[in-house]
Amino acid sequence: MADLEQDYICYDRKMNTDLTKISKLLSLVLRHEPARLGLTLDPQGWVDVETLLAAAQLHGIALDHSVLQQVVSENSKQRFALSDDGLRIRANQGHSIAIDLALEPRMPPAVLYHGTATRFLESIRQTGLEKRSRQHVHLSADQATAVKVGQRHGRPIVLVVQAGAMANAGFSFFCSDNGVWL
Ligand code: HQG
Repeated sequence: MADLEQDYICYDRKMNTDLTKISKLLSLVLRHEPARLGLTLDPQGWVDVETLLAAAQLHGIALDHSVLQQVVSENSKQRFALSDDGLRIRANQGHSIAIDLALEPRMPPAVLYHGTATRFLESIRQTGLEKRSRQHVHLSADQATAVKVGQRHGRPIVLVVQAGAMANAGFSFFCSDNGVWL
């Protein structure tokens, strides 16, 4: 779980309404550890907005409908989605807990990119790209995004994945609602 990221680092009961901190808290509870706020997610990763807000309040976190709406709409990567009726929220991708996003397999572009750190290269060459703690390997449609993803882990390097050929060979590809290939 070591790579399960900055999400954890910023968890703080005293956090204020700073949107980035709220976003990191949401990533933590909607992707990895709902129990941290005493929540459970449904099989597709959704939780009732009212339940989430009540849990946040119980933990002394200033989160209300308008802040939540702002985090969802202004999040740089569109990490979160509200259900059509606005009553439920989930993370679009990045989960470590077993949930079924219920995405349909899609034909990917011929080439996708995976950003990683140079220190992982040798191991990746030995065993291939693994999903590690998450539910899927994460791939980007553009190289610039992949560089940013890799930078989170160290000196970045971008691997070119022959996604079209892999799909033709029987591998399943999904595109999350925020455009991340899985
Ligand atoms: C590496 C962020 C050694 C893999 C990002 C990666 C992404 C191996 C790390 C999303 C390996 C896992 C996911 C092998 C894979 N040996 N290392 N065989 N196979 N790895 O964080 O892809 O901002 O779980 O290369 O933008 O970095 O949170 O995955 O470096 O979309 O919304 O193991 O998280 O999105 O790290 O990032 P991660 P990731 P958010």
